Amino acid sequence: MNNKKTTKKILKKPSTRITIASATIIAIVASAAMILWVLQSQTSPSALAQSYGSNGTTAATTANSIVSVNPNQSTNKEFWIDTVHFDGMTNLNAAKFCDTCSQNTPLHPAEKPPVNATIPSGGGFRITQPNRVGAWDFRSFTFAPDQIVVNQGDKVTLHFVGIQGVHHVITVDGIGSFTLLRGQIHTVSFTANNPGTINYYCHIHMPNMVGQILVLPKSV
Ligand SMILES: [Cu+2]
Repeated sequence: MNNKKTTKKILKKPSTRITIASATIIAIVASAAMILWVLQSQTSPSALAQSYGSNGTTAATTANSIVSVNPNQSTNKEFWIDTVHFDGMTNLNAAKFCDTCSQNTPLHPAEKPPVNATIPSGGGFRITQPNRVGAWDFRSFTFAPDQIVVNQGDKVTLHFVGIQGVHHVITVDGIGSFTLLRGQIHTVSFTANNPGTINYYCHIHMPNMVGQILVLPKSV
């Protein structure tokens, strides 16, 4: 009984009624904002597809439609190419807690390095034998991206970024060679005059640290 009286008294106060009304409005606005956000999230893929349509135009398309390329339209193309390596880190011991090695996967199964495994020579692959706690690693060097498509006549700018690996010695066929240290960015620019492919590769991480620029021909 006492509680009911107290509640009635509180509700009779104008300031309390205003506070409750304000809280209700805020809750409604918050709900509407949440619904709008959900709707926007669901439609964003097609919105993105429209923003990045063919040749920079806002072609009306959806995420599932095919965007045609016009080889007759030359533009400036700019790419950032990171030097990276993928690592398959594992351990001789299953569920091994390791606070001194770089990998720590509690539920990982026990794994040994393959016996008589053949790894291509050239430095692009590296297997690190188990250390004192059983951790071992298989590494593969690559470029990201390793495939680029441009149109004949495009002015192409490539920024090579030294992210992983101490250093690299890179050649872009027909353009030049350079050394790239971790933390450096080396830029090359050229006009893709001829249709076909232009390879780029790292001399010290072959055969897998390779990339290819596909130059689409102008139509006649
Ligand atoms: Cu390299």
